[in-house]
Amino acid sequence: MTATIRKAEVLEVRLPLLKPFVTGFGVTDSRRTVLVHLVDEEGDEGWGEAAALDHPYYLPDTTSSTYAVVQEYALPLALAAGPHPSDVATALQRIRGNTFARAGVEQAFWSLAAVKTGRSMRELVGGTADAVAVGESLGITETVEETVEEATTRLAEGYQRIKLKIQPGWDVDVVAAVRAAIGDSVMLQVDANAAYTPADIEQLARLDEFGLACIEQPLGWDQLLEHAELQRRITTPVCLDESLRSYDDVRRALDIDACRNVNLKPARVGGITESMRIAELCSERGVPLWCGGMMESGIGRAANLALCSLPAFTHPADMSPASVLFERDLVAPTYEVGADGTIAVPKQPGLGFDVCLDRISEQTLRRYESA
Ligand code: OSB
Ligand code: MG
Repeated sequence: MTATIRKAEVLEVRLPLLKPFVTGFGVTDSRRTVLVHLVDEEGDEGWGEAAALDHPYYLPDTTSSTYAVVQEYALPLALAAGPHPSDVATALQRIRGNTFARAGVEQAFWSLAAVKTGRSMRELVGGTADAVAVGESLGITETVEETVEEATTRLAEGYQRIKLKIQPGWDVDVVAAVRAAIGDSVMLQVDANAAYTPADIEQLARLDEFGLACIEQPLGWDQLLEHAELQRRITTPVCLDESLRSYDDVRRALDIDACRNVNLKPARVGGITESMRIAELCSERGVPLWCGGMMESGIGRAANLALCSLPAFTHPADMSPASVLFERDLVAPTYEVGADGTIAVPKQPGLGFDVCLDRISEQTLRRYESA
């Protein structure tokens, strides 16, 4: 693969949501995301998504900071080192943090490499599954009844597990009601997005009686030791999301028993290369692993789908389909959840989906083209 990049662009795109997503860090009614687009001298294309959130309430990265780091550092470093994804990943290690920016650029080079070699992203990462199990992530609603209804609807549609967003004041009651409605055999878990403090350990321990698969990121994004203390005091496995931004973060968390379950998002750990190392670590240590989501467009989801086709992914992925999240996706046709609660892993060469250039240009807020 020797082709050189003829055009490299960065786009900020707005994705209106069908309904607001309410979590401990606020209400989101649209999603601004960053795309990386490469075209080589033969006209072959690569696409990547740097799916930070708009605001700095999940992690320090925002859409704007990510756009700037992609434009000023990640893309130039990658263009100088590429086009092999492994060379790009090595070059991007020089950047501290800014994992979303690195992941978006790296993905564009992965998907271009997939086009050039006539292989699927799944094949490139060494994945094996034809379809991956998925669950739905339910935001906070006005009433407990609304959440119960949404959970039962999703299960009837085939989803294999339910994840409830929780926060102080919206936890034990909603979990009890959903557990009663869906029965003991359905996989149920919660995600606090760092809304609790170590003073809330007793309240969090009250969730132990509901047989939850895990409690995701109950404490602060940088509170690794505090999560280890919490894990000593509750029986529900702690899962970390925000706290895990690299292979070393995951290794340290497992070494001190700060979590017993891992949410892996390629966007949050700096890309597919780092994700593959984390998957191997979790597999070696027998730790339940699943692929989280950043409400990416189909472009980012393509990387997630390829990754979670690896056998290390033992629990259902967070992957609400575009038809549930967005007015319209940036790929068509987009993926759907089948009646068996799985999403098919794309097998076609390249990204795995056809990108809708018309929709992207309609929704583009700003654009930069590398000289
Ligand atoms: O905490 O897992 C999270 C979406 C955006 C940002 C953070 C999180 C989420 C989700 C996943 O809950 C939803 C999805 O991508 O389908
Ligand atoms: Mg989470």
